[in-house]
Amino acid sequence: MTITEIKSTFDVEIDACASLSELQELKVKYLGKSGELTALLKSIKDLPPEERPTFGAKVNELRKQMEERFSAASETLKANELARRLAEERVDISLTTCTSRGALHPVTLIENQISELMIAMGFEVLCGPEIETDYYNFQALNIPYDHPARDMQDTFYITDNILLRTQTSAMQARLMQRKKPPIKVVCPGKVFRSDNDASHSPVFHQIEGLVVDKNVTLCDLKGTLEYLASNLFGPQTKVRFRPSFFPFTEPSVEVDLTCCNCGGKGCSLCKGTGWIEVLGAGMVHPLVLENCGIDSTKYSGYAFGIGMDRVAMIKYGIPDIRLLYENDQRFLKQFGR
Ligand code: 2U9
Repeated sequence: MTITEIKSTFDVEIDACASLSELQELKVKYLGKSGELTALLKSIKDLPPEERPTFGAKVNELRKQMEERFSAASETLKANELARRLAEERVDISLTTCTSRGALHPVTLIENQISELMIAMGFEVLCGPEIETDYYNFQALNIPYDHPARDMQDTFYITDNILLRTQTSAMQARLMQRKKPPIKVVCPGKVFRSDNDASHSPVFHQIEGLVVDKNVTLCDLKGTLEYLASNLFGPQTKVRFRPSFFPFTEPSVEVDLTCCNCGGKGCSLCKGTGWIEVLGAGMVHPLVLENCGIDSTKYSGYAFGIGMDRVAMIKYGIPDIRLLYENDQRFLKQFGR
């Protein structure tokens, strides 16, 4: 082939190259040891001596042009290849797989609200073990051996002496043994009782308050509960004490609030009475103080216990306690964040 022929076939073939490997083959074909250009150079010996320098210069010029074309084509093919892979292997990181946001459980919402109100009144928040000894759950709290609460029907026993706590007061008894008055604490947490219907669940949540100091009275208890109730259910809420009995408090009271649904007129929530029973309370029994090493002639205390599941049911209009434990997303996501 002549220089002109080589040039024109090369132009066509390099334009037709679609990949780097085809380009490499073409490079061998033209510039390789047995390539077209080498063959041309070898034929130089057949020319008359005066034509050789011009011919040699032309071949070298062609080689230079070809090398430039090869490197330009190689750059273009590499860029095309990169663009193709980027398009083909593209990962759409904007695609969100988690579209729903979590929400706090209604009992957690109540626990947070009550804890914050108690902290505002100077209470500490303290959590204790869910597995307790019979001593702290019952004996220290003046619950005698023959008390019905100790029955296997009511309490989940692990051994004769170890059980799932039935009230968070166990923790407060532990605290009183350790710390001398003044004591001002609330203990929130899970408690367990062998019970299961629309208003009782085998696991539920209490928050119990305890204040022990000199000259603590039932009036202090009422003031504390009035502040709590009006902030939880609205400023118009009234608090009423009814006499009751608990082994660990004397006197003991059941505490009613004016119904937050009808404002006291009477409705289905308060069964027409205008009042709803929300918690139990009383003055800490002197025997409980003494059991925990506190001199009951010098100190007095009040305590109260709130069922937080019941408060959540009243506040959010939840008709069945079991809804709180079924983890149905349609129910839970109504409570927002
Ligand atoms: C100590 C001494 C006494 C806590 C109290 C109640 C009354 C009470 C119930 C409310 C609803 C339990 O969840 S519930 O079923 N609680 O009625 N709790 S006085 O008394 C204490 C606490 C700690 C050392």
